[in-house]
Amino acid sequence: MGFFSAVKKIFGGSRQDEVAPPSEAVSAQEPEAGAGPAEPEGAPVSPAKPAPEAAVPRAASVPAETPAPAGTSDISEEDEALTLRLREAEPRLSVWLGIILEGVDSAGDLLWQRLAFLLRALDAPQDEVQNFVDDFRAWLERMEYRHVEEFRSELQYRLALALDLEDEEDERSRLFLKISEGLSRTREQFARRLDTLFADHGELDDAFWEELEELFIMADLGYEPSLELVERLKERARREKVTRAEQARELLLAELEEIFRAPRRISAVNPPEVVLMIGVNGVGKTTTIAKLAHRARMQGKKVMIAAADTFRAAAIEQLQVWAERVGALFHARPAGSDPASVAFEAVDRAVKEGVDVLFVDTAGRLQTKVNLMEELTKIRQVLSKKHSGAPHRSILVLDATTGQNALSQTKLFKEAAGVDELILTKLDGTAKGGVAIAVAMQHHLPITFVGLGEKMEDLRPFNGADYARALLGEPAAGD
Ligand SMILES: Nc1nc2c(ncn2[C@@H]2O[C@H](COP(=O)(O)OP(=O)(O)OP(=O)(O)O)[C@@H](O)[C@H]2O)c(=O)[nH]1
Ligand SMILES: [Mg+2]
Repeated sequence: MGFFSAVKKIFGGSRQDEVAPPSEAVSAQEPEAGAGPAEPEGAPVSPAKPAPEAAVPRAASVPAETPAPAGTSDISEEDEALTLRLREAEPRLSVWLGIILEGVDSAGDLLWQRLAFLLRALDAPQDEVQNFVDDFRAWLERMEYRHVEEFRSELQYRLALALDLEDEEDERSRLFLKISEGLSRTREQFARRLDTLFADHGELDDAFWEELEELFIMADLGYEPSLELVERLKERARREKVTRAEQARELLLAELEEIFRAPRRISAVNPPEVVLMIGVNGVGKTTTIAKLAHRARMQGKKVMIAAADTFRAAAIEQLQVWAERVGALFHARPAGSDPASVAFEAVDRAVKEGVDVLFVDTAGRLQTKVNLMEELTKIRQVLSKKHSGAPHRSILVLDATTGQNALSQTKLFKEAAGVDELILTKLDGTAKGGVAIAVAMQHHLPITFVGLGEKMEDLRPFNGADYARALLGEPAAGD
């Protein structure tokens, strides 16, 4: 994965140090002229004349198998101009992407060329540039996407994952925006009333706490979690000697950040890492597996998906389609097979085939007499017998739009099947953002990702501090 680390180095350095655009960073390590064994014969390799200020590194050559557009004699000038633009631009992925996508309306030669150009400007080795472009191209064909609007966010997402840029400011504010959009109704009801309460109340007296508790209940925190949160805030106020209502916002933010602070987990050391997806029907288990598998693939991992939801043939087919789309191996048996056997065989195969991550999809409801929890227990037993430590992660998927139900589901699955982490889906469609607080507080489980829509890139790492700020109508940290 030399490409990833090389590029990360460039990005990291340019960010923290003096904010140098990519081509500048590259020019320091410019390869010998004519580098790139994969260069197609007769292709218009351009940088015969050096650009001003030695700005155009190998970035100006044309990648193998990505034909140049018509009018190729202009290539070097165009590349030169592009390089200059990149150098002058703000060093953010979205800005760079904006520049290379200028004048590109749809998938085609110009896009492949520009993409390869950007990657090479970031010092990516030729074969990995080619892989990235080929992979993306194949994916567009499978998805039948043609126009830039259809795939722009996916492209940025892939670049961010490949370059390990997700925590960068740019990415964070994108996530923040999405969460804020998703939570806009909650915020109207909640943040505004909080504002009023904080502004109008002088002292932190009983009347204040009662009103705050009511607000929490309205934001769908639920009765008990609301009481608990108020108690925690009272305690924090005592500790920090806060007595005025106008300081309560800071108290609440700090408390929420603490509630969302998840303990760090030791990741699995013995591949394949086995991830078991559980949850009631319709919450988004299968889609979330596809999204996680996609992320893992983008990070260069070998992925397998197993269909241990064997009740409907349609469910198996749905999963198979996803597996094909994201480029994961797939293991299934005909509908009606024993789910635990499918899981068993899948681990066996995953070990033999050197898989890095195995996702096991399960049914959300059983149409037989078998109890869902018994079935899950059986799957877990089989997995751990076959592969030590498996399932390494048992992820409970919760649909945020179901509000309080999420709490009882968590309790049930935790007791009966074991849960290591939570993923909250459909946050884009809910006014019930408060449920995340309740679940995290009552069950002390980390929320690792949130689903913000149906597209592949709509699964985002959960950032508790940002989420708390979005919920309270505050700008994202760093804005
Ligand atoms: N808006 C939105 N829809 C989502 C999200 N996650 C999943 N969905 C949709 O929710 C529906 C159900 O998703 P599935 O992945 O099939 O749910 P499941 O838990 O596997 O369902 P069963 O297999 O029937 O138990 C699908 O239409 C998904 O596209 C999300 O984050 N936002
Ligand atoms: Mg499913």
